[in-house]
Amino acid sequence: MISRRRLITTGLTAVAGASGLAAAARLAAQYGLVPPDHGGLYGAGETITYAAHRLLTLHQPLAREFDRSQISRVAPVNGAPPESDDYQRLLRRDFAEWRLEVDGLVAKPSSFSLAELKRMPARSHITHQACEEGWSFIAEWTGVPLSEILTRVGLSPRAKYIVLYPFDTYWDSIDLADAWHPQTLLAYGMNGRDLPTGHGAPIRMRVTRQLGYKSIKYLARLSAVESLANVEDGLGSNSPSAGYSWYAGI
Ligand SMILES: Nc1nc2c(c(=O)[nH]1)N[C@H]1C(S)=C(S)[C@@H](COP(=O)(O)O)O[C@H]1N2
Ligand SMILES: [Mo]
Repeated sequence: MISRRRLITTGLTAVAGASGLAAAARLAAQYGLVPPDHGGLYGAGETITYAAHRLLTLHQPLAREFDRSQISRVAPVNGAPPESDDYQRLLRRDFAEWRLEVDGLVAKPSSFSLAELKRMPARSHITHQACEEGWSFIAEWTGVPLSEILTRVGLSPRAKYIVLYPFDTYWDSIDLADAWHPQTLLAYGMNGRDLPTGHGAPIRMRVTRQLGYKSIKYLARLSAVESLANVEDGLGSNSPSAGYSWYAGI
């Protein structure tokens, strides 16, 4: 495995240097490491970044975890909670009627209440969340590992991405390396309390190895797919159309 990985990464960078990004992108394609926003002016660069990160992190390294004493005193909130009637009604009733829908390429399409999620094995971590706009903070996040849900619903071997749909206009997707990663949480707690509304109640994603915008708040639905080509605009997320990469690894 190591020698294969070394071969591929050396190959990728050598090819990128010698004969241009397009050739390296073709090599990445042979390994299925092409991000959904691979087209356009910066597409080959997106592919090299994504493929190189994935090949260098085959062993799923963890993002750095901090001590309680390092938790930021102020955690900025990005944006306002969804204004939709659906969301506001659920919020007024403390999310008692909220359910997380899980569908797509799974053996058992399911939905889970907040209480059900809170009864599942929990994991907490104190990690850094960085916004692409330049601010960041450290917080403790508590929730159900996404892997627990994927196991319960029986993720199909055909699935390659998990699409994340919130109650607002964001949407995003993550590959299986992040979906199965032990720090990837469906988080319902922050700094020892229920997740505050502005930070994504009742449940947000925490994807520790990517920029903050991948940590989708106000989750409503997860869907397992084989390809992102036919999902929304085909770019895997609302970010590429706004000028940001689908893959935002740090
Ligand atoms: N549904 C949804 N998720 C979202 C956002 C959003 O506006 N809506 N903002 C994103 C961005 S750009 C960042 S940096 C983080 C901010 O998380 P915070 O508000 O908890 O600081 O959430 C991300 N997840
Ligand atoms: Mo952000």
